Amino acid sequence: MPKQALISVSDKAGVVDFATALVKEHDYVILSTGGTAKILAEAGLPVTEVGDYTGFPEMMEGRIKTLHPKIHGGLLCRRDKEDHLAQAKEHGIDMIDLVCVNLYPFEATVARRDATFEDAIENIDIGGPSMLRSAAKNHASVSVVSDPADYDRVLAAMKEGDEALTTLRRELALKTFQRTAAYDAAISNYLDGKLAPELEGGTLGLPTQLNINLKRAQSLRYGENPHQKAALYGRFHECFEQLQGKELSYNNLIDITAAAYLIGEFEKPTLAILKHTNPCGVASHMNLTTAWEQAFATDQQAPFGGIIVMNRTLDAELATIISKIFCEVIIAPDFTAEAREIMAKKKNLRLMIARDWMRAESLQEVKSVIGGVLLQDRDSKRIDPREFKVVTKRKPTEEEWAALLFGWRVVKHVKSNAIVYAAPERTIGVGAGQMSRVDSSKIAVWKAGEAGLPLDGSVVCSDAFFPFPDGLIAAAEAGAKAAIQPGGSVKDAEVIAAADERDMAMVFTGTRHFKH
Ligand code: 93A
Repeated sequence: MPKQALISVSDKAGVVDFATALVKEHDYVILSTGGTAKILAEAGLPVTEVGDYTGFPEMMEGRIKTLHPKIHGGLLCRRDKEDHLAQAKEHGIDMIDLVCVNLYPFEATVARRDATFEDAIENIDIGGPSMLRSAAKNHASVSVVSDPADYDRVLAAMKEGDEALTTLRRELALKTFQRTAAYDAAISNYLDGKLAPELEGGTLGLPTQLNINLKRAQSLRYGENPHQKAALYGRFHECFEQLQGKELSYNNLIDITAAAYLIGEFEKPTLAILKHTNPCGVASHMNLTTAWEQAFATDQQAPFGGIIVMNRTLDAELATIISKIFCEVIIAPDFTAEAREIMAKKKNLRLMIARDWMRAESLQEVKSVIGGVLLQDRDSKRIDPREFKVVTKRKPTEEEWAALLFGWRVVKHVKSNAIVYAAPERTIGVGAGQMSRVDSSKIAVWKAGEAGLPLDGSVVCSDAFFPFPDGLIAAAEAGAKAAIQPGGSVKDAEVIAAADERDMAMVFTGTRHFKH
């Protein structure tokens, strides 16, 4: 008996060449479904239509094509079992040695804006995944090809011999189950909230079941520490392109993400230096070199081994300055040719082109807890001064407003409890991650002192409300003339009174930006 291949594909790219090679070079006979059979026959290949083989025509607008025991028997039959083979013979079932199927384009259909619910339902492939799964289950004897990208590899393995084909079959079986799992996940994700909107997930706008289907993009040397295994999943590499430098580490990936989110807040030319996801210094200036000087002035120690991010092209002038400092990663939308040349001398330094800051905006965040994970929308709320309320007798001056709006953008990206002292378009002192807000404030004041930056006339920004007047009083004593915070404490009145007594201006944003 010649070997038999069943070919049934929605994406017909490359299929004629593949089938031709199977027939001409490997003596396969071809079984195929309507549309695919037509294309292969037009190319002059001998093809048997599945309906002619099963004795059952395609019907119900193609909903029933290959769902037949003569197909699944030929796929699932164990070639090493006498009784399987005898039963196949008794029922006129021929062996199928290769399945080449790609599925109705469900994902692409639902991604289309004009797709109706009916379009989606009709694009749920039933027969295709069934064949793929039958073949993948029986990979000991059957080759399963679910991706046109594998056509050449299959042909090459056939040429090489049985051992190569057996090895490839195992890999392709795994790939096939990953594909059908992803396909089903896409279907259930789409239907979630649509079929049973009364379920909590529908009303929440979050899935009732989390089907995370992300491919491993990179195995990492280790995790947060060398004794922790780690790998990267998903499409990070579509958002960032690495131009040079050592392989990205687990901690780099987290820092790069934090840096991208922070810089995404700013439209004006801005530069930020981060360490362990916290901004050490941030500044906006028409001239990026000046922005660097001001950001770096906030903290000249912590950036050692940190990350530098900017939202404009890095040029040679700034590259020369930065190259004198040891940092792990530099991220920019682009680098001039001269800047690249300068940086190329620092072999280990990772240069990253950020292709698309905004792509990050729609993402949700996952965090693990014991026994599961938490899913939440990313805190991508944009600053909107129309929501702000001046709560003190004195209104902020124009200069204070510039500092408040700048600092409020930064403080959102500092680990709670977060305090940022700012001047217009630049940070003065950052206090991050303390258990008490007053401690964060003290650290910010101390850091500003270390940096030799005057706090007099600065503004203070707090990611959450001041629970008591003490934090605000400390800021006033340090020299802050205005404050921005969400408000909402039971002691707001006392905090406002303390500000008024000191002739401070204070703005309530109504929005809290915890980051833990
Ligand atoms: O509607 S189906 O779920 N019913 C089937 O029995 C069936 N068999 C194959 N869709 C089915 N297919 C799919 O048809 C394949 O997965 C492939 O995507 C497509 C190829 O159809 P045609 O050869 O007619 O273009």
